[in-house]
Amino acid sequence: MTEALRGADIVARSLERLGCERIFTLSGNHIMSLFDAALETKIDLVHVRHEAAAVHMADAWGRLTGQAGIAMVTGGPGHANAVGALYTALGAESPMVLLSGHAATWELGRGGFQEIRQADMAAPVSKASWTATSAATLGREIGEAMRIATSGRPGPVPLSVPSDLLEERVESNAIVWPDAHGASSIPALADPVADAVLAAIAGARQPIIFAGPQLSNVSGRALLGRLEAATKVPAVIIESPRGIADATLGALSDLARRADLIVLLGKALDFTTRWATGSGFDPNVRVISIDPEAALVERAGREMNGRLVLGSIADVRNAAETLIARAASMKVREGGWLAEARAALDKRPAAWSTIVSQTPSRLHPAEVFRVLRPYVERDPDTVLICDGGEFAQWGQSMLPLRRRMINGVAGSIGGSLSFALSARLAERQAPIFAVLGDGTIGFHLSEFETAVRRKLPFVAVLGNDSLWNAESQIQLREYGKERMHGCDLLPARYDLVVAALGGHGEFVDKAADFPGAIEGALASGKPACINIQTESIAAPVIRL
Ligand SMILES: Cc1ncc(C[n+]2csc(CCOP(=O)(O)OP(=O)(O)O)c2C)c(N)n1
Ligand SMILES: [Mg+2]
Repeated sequence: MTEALRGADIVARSLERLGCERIFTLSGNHIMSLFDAALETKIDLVHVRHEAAAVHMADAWGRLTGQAGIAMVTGGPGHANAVGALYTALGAESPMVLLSGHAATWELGRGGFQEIRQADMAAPVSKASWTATSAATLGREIGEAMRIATSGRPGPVPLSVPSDLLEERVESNAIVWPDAHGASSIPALADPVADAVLAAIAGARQPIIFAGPQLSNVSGRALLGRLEAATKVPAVIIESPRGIADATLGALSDLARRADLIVLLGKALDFTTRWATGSGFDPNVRVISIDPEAALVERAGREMNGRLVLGSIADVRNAAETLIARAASMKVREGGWLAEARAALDKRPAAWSTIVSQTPSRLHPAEVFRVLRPYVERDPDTVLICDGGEFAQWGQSMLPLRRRMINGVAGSIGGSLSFALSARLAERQAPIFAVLGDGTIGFHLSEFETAVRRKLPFVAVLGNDSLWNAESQIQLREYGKERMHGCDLLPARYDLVVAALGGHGEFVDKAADFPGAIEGALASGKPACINIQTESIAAPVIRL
């Protein structure tokens, strides 16, 4: 006689076998069996205040650690709430799995409780999306979801599990457990292809490498730095919806205009790269596409209309390593273009070091980030998060980006408090700063309660201009000053809200008080919000 296990126990034990230490979750009828099953494992359930926050936390976990973050939500409305946040993870190429409860199989098509086509709903914002149909194979399916999430271009994989399968008992000899992380099926970059790429680079006057968001964590940035050093080709990550105009990248748009060869390293040729056409590019610029997805290599070929000189389906990190290795035995180009390019990327207007607010009791964003910068630099493990509109763009351009997360290509604001909380679980010591605007903080303000409950300190640096300024700037530009409306907010005391939730609040309306507020927030050991009264300033534009 073998031991029978519930489907829920198979799920929990499979996750544990696959290395999962914690699950970001919010309870609900369809998943209470999974809460129960987690008690028999070492898995920590971090329960939160909105399903989207659970997804954002799993997303941040995936980005920071490279392991698939796991979120778990109930069926129907829980799943629906979670879906929007998958879009952010998809854009950021973040490995994560969303486990959603689901109406029982015997209820389907009969108007079951919270029955809705969950897999269809999540499909456009995920790498793969399906509903389990058998309790015995739940473990294998979770393994498969994790493998898909972490391989090739990483991304979110939602798996819906009907509640009756979670309750069903399966004899242990019938259980199909997951393979310990099946290997990626994405090919390596072949040496002759790598040599052809390097030859094209050698023949170009002003080549640039555009890398995708999957390289934006510490190991990815280090790898890209080594690739830049080995090839003497400037290499940047395009991870913002502002694309090549992301203020992080200085005067990249002026540099891109001069490029005669663009190497897309796991970077989609899309709106962020302005499809490498139009007035911002040399009309003869040639493109190389190295990408894990055949469809994106093909798309680059169509878009470039004869100017795609090479396309290869390959794993991004492996391709970078291969290029570095092959470059070692080739004649390396002179460093003049790289030095010129780095100066453009590092360029920041001189005025930024002295600029001060013109409005009484409000700080200019540059004043905020001049003060914050040494605190971010002090510890190399510090995690910086930038989220939101104009204020955060100033942060992106003025703060170091070694260990940084932004809301990403999806252009979806609101994830930062959840990112910060998750980052604190991954990073126990170093400071964590979340830079965000007053509109943005409203999406998941209640996660401060989660952070207090779980004793997860971080510092939210809130630029409060009582405005959805990014959209307000669009109105000003497109429709004129007298037609600006519908974007104003109250000068709310978010610092007091955070204090009321058990965290630490600071209020700043003078630049001189800001260092003390940062010290106070860090010393409190609590989740903290520094509510800074800021001027409404448009995002920076950096030109050569
Ligand atoms: C989910 C989502 N909703 C709306 C938007 C549009 N949007 C982008 S920035 C922004 C304003 C952000 O305001 P705030 O956080 O106060 O920053 P500010 O621009 O004022 O510095 C809005 C509404 C978006 N990008 N994502
Ligand atoms: Mg604002």
